[in-house]
Amino acid sequence: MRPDLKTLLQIDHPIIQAPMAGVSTPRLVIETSNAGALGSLAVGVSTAEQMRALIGEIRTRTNKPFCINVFCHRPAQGDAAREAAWLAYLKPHFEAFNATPPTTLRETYRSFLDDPDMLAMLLETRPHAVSFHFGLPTADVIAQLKNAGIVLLASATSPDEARQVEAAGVDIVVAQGYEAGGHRGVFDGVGKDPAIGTFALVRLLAQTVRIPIVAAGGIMDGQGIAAAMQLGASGAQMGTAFILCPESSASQYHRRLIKEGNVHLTEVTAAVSGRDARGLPNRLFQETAGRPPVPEYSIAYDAAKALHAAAAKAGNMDYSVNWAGQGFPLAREMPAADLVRALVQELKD
Ligand code: FMN
Repeated sequence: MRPDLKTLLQIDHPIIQAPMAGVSTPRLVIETSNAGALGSLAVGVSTAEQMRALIGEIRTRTNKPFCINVFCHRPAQGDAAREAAWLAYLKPHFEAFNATPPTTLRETYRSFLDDPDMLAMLLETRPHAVSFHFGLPTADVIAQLKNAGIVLLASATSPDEARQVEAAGVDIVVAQGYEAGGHRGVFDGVGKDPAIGTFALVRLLAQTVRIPIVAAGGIMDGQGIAAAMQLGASGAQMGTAFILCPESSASQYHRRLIKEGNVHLTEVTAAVSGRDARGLPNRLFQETAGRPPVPEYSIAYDAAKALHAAAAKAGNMDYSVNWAGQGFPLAREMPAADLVRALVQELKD
């Protein structure tokens, strides 16, 4: 018997609103957690001090558990020649908007592996749960978080990653299938990504680990949650399903593309951030001819964000980044609390 997910997370429903850097907000977390699911806030570009303030804001409006999500990628090393070649490749794209590319690029997302202030802030504020994406911190950091009474989750995209998650003492594994929107959190140093779909991954992990498995990727409704649970998951983590909630900070353009539904298909590219991620294709997804090697994560993102800013200033959204999972045409526009209620009802039916 695996430990019980709802007991571990102290939630009423086996549903996690996925952390989504740039899209999840304190309001989304508050409404989701108050409705009995687990709201999650991604650190993204925030500093430890900014996160302390956001956690404080959440706590003024809920006493329910919530989760804080940190990126655990290998801090970028930088490669000046590779970055220069990338900027030269993007130069005509900038010039089309009378803009010049930046002269250097920097890492946009600081890794939790290299952020002692973030660790100190988490140990002090003690959110009920913390989730790791793109790998794991050191055993010492995991021990400190566990000793502070924090429940730990980590993404895994293969049985090997899930084994590492369990061996590290993490409480819950999030099985991130290839259908998932955004980055699935593939660990560093993995060779070719086996791109395992959510259902196959849940079945594989059910054989591999004894900790609770949370299915993520392409799950948009209670029927999807029920199917994943039938296969051995203890619950589901859903991102794209929450993008249209009024409490998210998704842009109007992102919302419009999602609402246009079946007009679009999602694709996966590394050309935006330096790592594979799924979204509604922009020009960086599509223009592959003559493309040099993409700078490493998250240095490439710096260039993508600068290019989008230049284009958007000229009223052009062709470089906007709109992450979404394969199930996005099923997204519903409703407040997060109503969405949680609808998911719970569908799960019961
Ligand atoms: N996962 C993280 O662990 N941290 C993030 O910051 C993060 N950002 C995301 C941003 C967006 C817009 C989306 C759609 C997903 C993001 N993810 C992130 C992935 C989610 O954790 C989750 O795996 C995914 O949303 C599940 O697939 P679904 O979108 O089909 O529900």
